[in-house]
Amino acid sequence: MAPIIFYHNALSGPSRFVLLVFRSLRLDVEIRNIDLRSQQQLTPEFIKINPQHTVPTIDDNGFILWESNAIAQYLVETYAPESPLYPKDTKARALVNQRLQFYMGTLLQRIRAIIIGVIKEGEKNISDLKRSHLYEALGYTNGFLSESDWIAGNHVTLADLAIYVTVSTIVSFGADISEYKFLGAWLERCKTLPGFEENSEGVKTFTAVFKSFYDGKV
Ligand SMILES: N[C@@H](CCC(=O)N[C@@H](CS)C(=O)NCC(=O)O)C(=O)O
Repeated sequence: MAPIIFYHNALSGPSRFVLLVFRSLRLDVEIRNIDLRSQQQLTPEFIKINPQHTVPTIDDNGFILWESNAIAQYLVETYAPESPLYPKDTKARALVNQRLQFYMGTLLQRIRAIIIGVIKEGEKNISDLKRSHLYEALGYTNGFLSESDWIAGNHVTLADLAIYVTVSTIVSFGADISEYKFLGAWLERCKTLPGFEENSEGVKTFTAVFKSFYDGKV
């Protein structure tokens, strides 16, 4: 079988989440970079693969899939069904699913509102509302971690990988998490995650882009 083709961009959080899944599972993968700045995702070749033109997208020997949560779940269920990254116990899995939904529907959207405002809409300031929404989501994350060492229990799951790529970006942008003790301690623990360095590289590049538009308080 040919390796899975992974259409990736290191600046994208959802794409880095999938990269961490590949690294955690040690899967054979062929990474194809999609340069979003030159709008490579809008070329007819890529639109044919993913009409929604988003990274991450995978092509597993003809099976095409996009949406980071769907890809992450597919990779574990197909290639490592016994992996604790996505536990089989229904209650443990439900908790992981809940927190993956939180990543997608809340945490990611709240930092995204700020990124879009600054980069795409030319906002010179982050509104109090957007900032308070972001810190509220960080507070919820801190709350999860007050109950256990990892986001959905006592071992690493997909929820840690998804939330880690997002929180590491938010912190790199300059968010002050000094009040969130559990979050800070978890970020330290996340340094052991396979792919940690690759995530850090992407975060660093994305932060430089963000700060070229806005260098104030987050
Ligand atoms: N919900 C999607 C979000 C994917 C997404 O919005 N990706 C952005 C980069 S972060 C993208 O590819 N944007 C290019 C475009 O929409 O044209 C996921 O989790 O995969």
